[in-house]
Amino acid sequence: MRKYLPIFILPILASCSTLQSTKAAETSEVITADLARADGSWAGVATISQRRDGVFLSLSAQAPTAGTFGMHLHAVGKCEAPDFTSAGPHWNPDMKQHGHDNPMGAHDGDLPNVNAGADMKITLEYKLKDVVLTGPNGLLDADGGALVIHEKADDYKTDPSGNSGKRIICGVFKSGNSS
Ligand SMILES: [Cu+2]
Repeated sequence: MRKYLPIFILPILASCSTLQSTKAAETSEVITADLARADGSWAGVATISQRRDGVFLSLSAQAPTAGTFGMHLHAVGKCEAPDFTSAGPHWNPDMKQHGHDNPMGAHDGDLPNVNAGADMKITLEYKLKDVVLTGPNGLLDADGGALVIHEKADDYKTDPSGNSGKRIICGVFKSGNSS
């Protein structure tokens, strides 16, 4: 019996290596952004990953208070404290108005509001709809893009940024920031 063992082991080894290569192909690129607050302190990490089933944004951040906050992808990958205006307007390659509840909307960079509970943590994984990362209209063009969290909730309709107030957290997405 013993001499037949290799015949059973070989197919198992072969299927293991097939599984590994399938898994590697699922995540082709992950872009990481360190998030900063207006005072320059570190507020968490956001990643954008291109997978076979879409482009995903994941976020693990510490808000200044409990509450609901507007969040968008902005057009320029530059986060200069304290006001983060360097991140430019919302990422909007189709030249639309702001907000999914706006008949003239929405921006490609519009995102759902995020919530922080008593622990002030914001954690989410979100599938970005209609988001293209590369190419002339891609988020990761020459100047990159930014994730910005605002001090107030976005009303999803008021142009240009949903009355969401000041920019309080900002992180840069650039193609070079791969992990
Ligand atoms: Cu914004």
